[in-house]
Amino acid sequence: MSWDVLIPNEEMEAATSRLLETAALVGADSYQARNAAQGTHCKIGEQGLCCRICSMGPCRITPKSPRGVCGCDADGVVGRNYLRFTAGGSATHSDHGRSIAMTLYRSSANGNYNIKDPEKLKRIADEWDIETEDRDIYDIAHEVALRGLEEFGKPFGRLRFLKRAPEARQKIWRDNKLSPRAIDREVSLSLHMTHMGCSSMPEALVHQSLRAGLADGWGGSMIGTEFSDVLFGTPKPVDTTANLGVMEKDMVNIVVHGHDPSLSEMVVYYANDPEMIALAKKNGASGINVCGVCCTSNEVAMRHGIPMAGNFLQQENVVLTGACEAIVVDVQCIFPALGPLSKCFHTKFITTSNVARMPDSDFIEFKESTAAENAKQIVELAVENFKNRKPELIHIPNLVSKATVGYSVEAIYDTLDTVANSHIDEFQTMIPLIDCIRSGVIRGAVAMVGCNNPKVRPDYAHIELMKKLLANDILVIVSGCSAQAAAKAGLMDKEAGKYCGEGLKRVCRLANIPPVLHMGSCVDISRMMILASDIAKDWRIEISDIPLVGCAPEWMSEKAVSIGNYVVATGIDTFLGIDPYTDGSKGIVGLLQGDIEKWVGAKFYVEKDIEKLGDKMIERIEEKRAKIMI
Ligand code: MSK
Repeated sequence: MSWDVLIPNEEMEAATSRLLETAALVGADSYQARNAAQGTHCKIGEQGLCCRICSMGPCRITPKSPRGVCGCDADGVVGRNYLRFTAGGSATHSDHGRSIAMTLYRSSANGNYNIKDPEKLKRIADEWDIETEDRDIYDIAHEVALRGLEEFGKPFGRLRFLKRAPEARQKIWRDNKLSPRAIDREVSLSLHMTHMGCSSMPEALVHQSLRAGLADGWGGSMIGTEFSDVLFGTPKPVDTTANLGVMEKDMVNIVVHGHDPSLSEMVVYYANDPEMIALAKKNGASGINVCGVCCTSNEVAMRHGIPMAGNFLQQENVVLTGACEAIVVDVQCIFPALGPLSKCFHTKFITTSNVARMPDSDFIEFKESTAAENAKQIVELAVENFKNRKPELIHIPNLVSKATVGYSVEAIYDTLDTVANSHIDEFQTMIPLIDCIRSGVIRGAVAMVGCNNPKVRPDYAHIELMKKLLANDILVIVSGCSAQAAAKAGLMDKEAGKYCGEGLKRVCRLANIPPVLHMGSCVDISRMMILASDIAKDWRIEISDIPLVGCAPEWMSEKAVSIGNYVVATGIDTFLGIDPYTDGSKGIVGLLQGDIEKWVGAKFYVEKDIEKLGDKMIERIEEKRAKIMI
């Protein structure tokens, strides 16, 4: 099959090679060079068999020394490491969610942050038994925000959003003692359990990993997503462009990178300020161009159509174009390398959060109370920097794809309405989508998520797997850096529908959608949990019976491990292209890739061969189809 309207990986790799020539010219470092300098990774670490939790070690578990100084064996060491990995991810997503909740708490009619989706706010208020009648919208917002903040530390009870899951799934969580309590409690309990002299039993460690993951997906991340929608608007389909070619040669280029939309929303606002545009023109630019990297890119693309410059392993490339006036970051997935790299160019590397302080950066602390002036200062700094460009270093690869992004669950319901009446009484349902799956027009769906990782040819696994799935009539929903991989390759272009199998091609044409649906950032994987729950409720089947699987072929972060845990614990099999440092323990592998299915109806699959990974997903989807079609 020819993919002629799509951008092949080779073309993107050639563009990167050309940028690395600039890096060599200015003496800049690159992740490719650093990765090579690391040499072969430590096998013991890779298998999860190194314990440095106390100072009697570090202990390495080998055939010659099967137990650490304290007597902990391979299962205990690997299991503790895995739980700590999960807790790190759960804490990170959840702290992001907390920060958005604080922003909502401080929102006001005349302040820096306003309510953009009052209807959604009222829906959440109703769900949480908060009075909405005859109340000022900001009073409601503050009460909802406070109730959300209490989810992090309440002494009793389970997370409120768990009730969004079908009753059968809630029962599975209750019966298996997996329903998370307060979010922070599950994270601290994970650290407590893995302290020296506490848990070393694999079942206990894996069980808590699932619960700490659920505290993220159905707690911190869901709060982050829902409250972001309330504050900044619930995404709707919007056209944008993707890849390095979105950077403009004659404009001030401001790249926003990280995760928290509170910063990027303000930067976007001030980049459109006539005063700032006039200043840009005074400095010789034709205007101001904001584009994004990583999940911040997803956030601003799906709400404003801001172009996506790239994903995780493209963050250095934007600086290497020589046309980046400022790379503005908040939290998570930011290379400290951006500091020294930006010094080789005129680029300002602007850090804004006390959570992510980095050397060689300009630090402008971003606070809700001073957000407007902070953002204006950042934009001004970038604009004034345009005149410092070194023209001989500028090279913007001529790579741009079209993409339609912003398929929130609400937008998917609205899209279904355009092709069939999806209402039963006054309620919208997923019935039209379920009918497509049931009839076999669409065989199933894959939720593709996660990062890039130099251990895998960047973007290759994402893109090749998506192509294979589409050709097999499997719908792909994406978030995080997987989304930008799809967008860069052209897979979110509505024209890409023609490369699907006959059934999916027809659905894309009728519904006027791209075959790969963009659902947002990392925290927005919580949207996928809602989508799966709504499908299960309307289909009247259990989530684990839906022909739906998750996949993270190039993942790298702790957050991805936490995500994997909550996706599996929600009943969705998850396929990984990289092992989460568990290979060293038969007990942990046996649980994660086997026995947890008895607890939650789903498990992990780890397969480094991308072709086989795709085959296994298709096989699993067909197995599920066969089961429910009986
Ligand atoms: S940004 S966690 S590299 S998806 Fe959310 Fe991308 Fe992975 Fe970060």
